[in-house]
Amino acid sequence: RFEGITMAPPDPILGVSEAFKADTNELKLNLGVGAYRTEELQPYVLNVVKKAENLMLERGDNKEYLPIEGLAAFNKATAELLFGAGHPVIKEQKVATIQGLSGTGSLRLAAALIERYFPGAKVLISAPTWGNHKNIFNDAKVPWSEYRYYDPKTIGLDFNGMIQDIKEAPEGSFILLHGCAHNPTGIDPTPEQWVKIADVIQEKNHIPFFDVAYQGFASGSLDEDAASVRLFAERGMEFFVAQSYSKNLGLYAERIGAINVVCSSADAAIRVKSQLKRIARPMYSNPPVHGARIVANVVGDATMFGEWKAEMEMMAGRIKTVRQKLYDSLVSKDKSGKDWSFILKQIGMFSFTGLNKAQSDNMTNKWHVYMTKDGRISLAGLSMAKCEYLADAIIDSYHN
Ligand code: PLP
Ligand code: TYF
Repeated sequence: RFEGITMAPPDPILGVSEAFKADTNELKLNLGVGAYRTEELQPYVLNVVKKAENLMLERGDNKEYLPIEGLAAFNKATAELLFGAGHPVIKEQKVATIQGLSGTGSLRLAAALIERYFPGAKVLISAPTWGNHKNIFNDAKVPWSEYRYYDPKTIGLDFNGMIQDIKEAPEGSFILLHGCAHNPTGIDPTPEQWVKIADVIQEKNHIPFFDVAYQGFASGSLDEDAASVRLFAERGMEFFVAQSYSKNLGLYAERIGAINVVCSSADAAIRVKSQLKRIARPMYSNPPVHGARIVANVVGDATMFGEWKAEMEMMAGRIKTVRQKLYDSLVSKDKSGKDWSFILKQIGMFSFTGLNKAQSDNMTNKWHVYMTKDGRISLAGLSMAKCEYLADAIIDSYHN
């Protein structure tokens, strides 16, 4: 009976927002969840999204069910955004794409496909990674283990450890990779390192599994942020790519994303797509239409596509500006001689500060700065006006 059900633990990231809401101190700052805020620290709806929504209203679009695989115009747009329109894998129809419930739901579909068609195969995930990855594979009953990624000594990439662990994984493992702007560390491989990663994955017959939650949001350029994925596509490899429009179009609550499976033939892609649909059907039957229409409209119209890119550059630019200001504030205030340059080397929404759990607790308890206990801060939730205050909090916490 229900009486026997025990309390589930809160989500370590979304739980931070709950704690933030309960704090009444005026100085409080929410750097927990990765959600973009304006300089006034308010949520931001992109102008191009409002424009697309107005257009949809004017047209009187209906609310009929979508097919199981989602909106055709969206699926076409999302694959083209990822690989580049006219890419051979698209022209040769080797990509099976279906609309998913944002990044999370798309990852979950791929996990279910792995569980069905690759029994016993292991997924390797980076240490650390986005916390939900473990939940997703656990719930899908897919075994996983970690590969080395973050090196606390340098607050950088443990590249040799990563390569060695990928090499030593059982042949035919799935290797989960963050396409760009690694969450939570903000540390990405260099283009040269990506080539070596592709080499070992190919040597060991592993199957890459990209999670692309920040395309365009890291560098400000959609193409640049897809370079890692395209490198693997160029090599004719088979792989997964989960996509999300939560961050780059600010569609967090619309739950819009996709799972793409790059196959070695058009025929295999048709079969894979049929199986993805079979997995989706008993889970949620068919996906929501609103976000899919927004993406299809924005990407499908040259003017709106241009406006989106400009707003994305603006958002990515604001994060880069506060990153620089935080660094400058730390350097000018900290008298210990500590090297803070790692902050500038990181990319995307997050910075991994190197603060441990006790120090992160000090950030929250003494300074009212809300962040995850792994030392991650979301720079998307930081304003220019708060950089100096944050620098004081970090220096105090580091040295206490
Ligand atoms: N993957 C990574 C690495 C993320 O950081 C996130 C969060 O934004 C997601 C996937 C999925 O988010 P959503 O389900 O909102 O698309
Ligand atoms: O890492 C983050 O902050 C984002 C947002 O269950 C997020 O990816 C966090 C937790 C979660 C879903 C999204």
